[in-house]
Amino acid sequence: MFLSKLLIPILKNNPAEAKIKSHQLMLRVGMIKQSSAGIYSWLPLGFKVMKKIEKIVREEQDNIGAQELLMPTIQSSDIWKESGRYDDYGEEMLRIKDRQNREMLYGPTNEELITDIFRSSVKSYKSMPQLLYHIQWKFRDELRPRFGIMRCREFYMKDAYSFDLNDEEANFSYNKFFLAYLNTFKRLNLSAIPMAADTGPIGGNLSHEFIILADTGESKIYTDKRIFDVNFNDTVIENKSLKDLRSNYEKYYAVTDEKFNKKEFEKNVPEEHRLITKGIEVGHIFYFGDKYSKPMNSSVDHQGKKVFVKMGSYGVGVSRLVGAIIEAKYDDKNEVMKWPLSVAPYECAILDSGNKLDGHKVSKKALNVLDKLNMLDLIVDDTEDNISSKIKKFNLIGVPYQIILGSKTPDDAVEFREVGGKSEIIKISDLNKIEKIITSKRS
Ligand code: P5A
Repeated sequence: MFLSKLLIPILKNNPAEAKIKSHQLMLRVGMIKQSSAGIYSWLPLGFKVMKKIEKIVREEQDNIGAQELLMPTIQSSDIWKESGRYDDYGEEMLRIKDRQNREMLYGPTNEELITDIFRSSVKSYKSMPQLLYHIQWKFRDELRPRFGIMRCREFYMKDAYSFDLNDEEANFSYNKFFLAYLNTFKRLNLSAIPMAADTGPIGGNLSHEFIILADTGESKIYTDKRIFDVNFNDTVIENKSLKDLRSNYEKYYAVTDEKFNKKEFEKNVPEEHRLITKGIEVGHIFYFGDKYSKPMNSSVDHQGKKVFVKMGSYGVGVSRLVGAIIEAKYDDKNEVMKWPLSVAPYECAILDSGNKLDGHKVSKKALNVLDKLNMLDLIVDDTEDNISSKIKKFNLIGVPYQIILGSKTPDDAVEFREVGGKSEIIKISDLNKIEKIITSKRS
């Protein structure tokens, strides 16, 4: 956690090839490195943020009773031929042949593979419903990969799948994920709005995209502004309250481009509430009934009858969220980023300008502060930079709190500031105050 020892290759200026702020910042502070078109390595700083996002996504899946498993990235073409999607998926699918000349592919999504697991494992309706998820790399050979990790070819997705006996129960599962998504984005400090969306190559006729507003977003949206004021609190995982929750959102017109209908928009949204803008799709949920279970013959016995199971799938762009949070939180004008504490790469930075100990790069005071605050996730800037460039650097990296050990700070105290907020002088003997402030804001 000493900056000089970490692999954080910070650039002096914004890289010219990056068009949007998240891409610029991620390259600038050394979060990612492109390895080939649309394919990136995640360097320690970026990886740390993504892992923290993944943890929150996982916890909210676990909270609705979904079970985690792990499917491989490489799939056999056989199951895709069974579902009929092998040809439909087209050039976005990366197709590979193994040494036995078998047709394999790098999974762009997992509806087929999970259906295959389900059909060989579950025979009775008594084991229903099943909510299953994994967090795994996907590959889509996008025609125009762009904006860094926002639209890339290899990306990290949480994908979940539900299996139910009938439409009514499947709708309940859909609503559970709807709630899990609202909770996930709330914990990430994002205002992500569910909007009626097109289903594309996944299929079905019920679908919501979760969109956060951003000028640089690729999704055009048409919405009633009042949807941004919908609140949800302590929604229990129970059929009726989840139905109410969804209809609280659905009563407002909010759709993506493909679903837009001018007449309906003008009829349903009073002029003063209309908003046409752009957003970033951070999640997408689908209900498609027996689209996969029927051709793949995935059924259970129920009252002596064979019933094809009803399925839905639910995706969160875990790697895209890193960029989306930057788009939502970065203050371009002042070059200041502030990560929500729950996903910040470090909680607090110690910016040291004090007298260095013999043979050490860092002052005794900094080591003392570090030791006293060992409950926090800290980083110490022990480089040769002066204090104002250290502050600037950490404003950019986005660590939300800074402890400044400047030459003007009294010997027995530190300067503590929240990025974008005021600073205060705190006595070394009262350092637990800082610990309390930060730990109380963890979510
Ligand atoms: C749902 C889970 C699916 O694939 N099958 C399994 C369904 N949906 S989706 O909308 O196509 O993708 C889910 C989320 O993944 C992110 N995403 C991407 N992120 C970065 N680069 C890409 N090229 C990319 N494509 C999709 C989005 O956040 C999307 O909502």
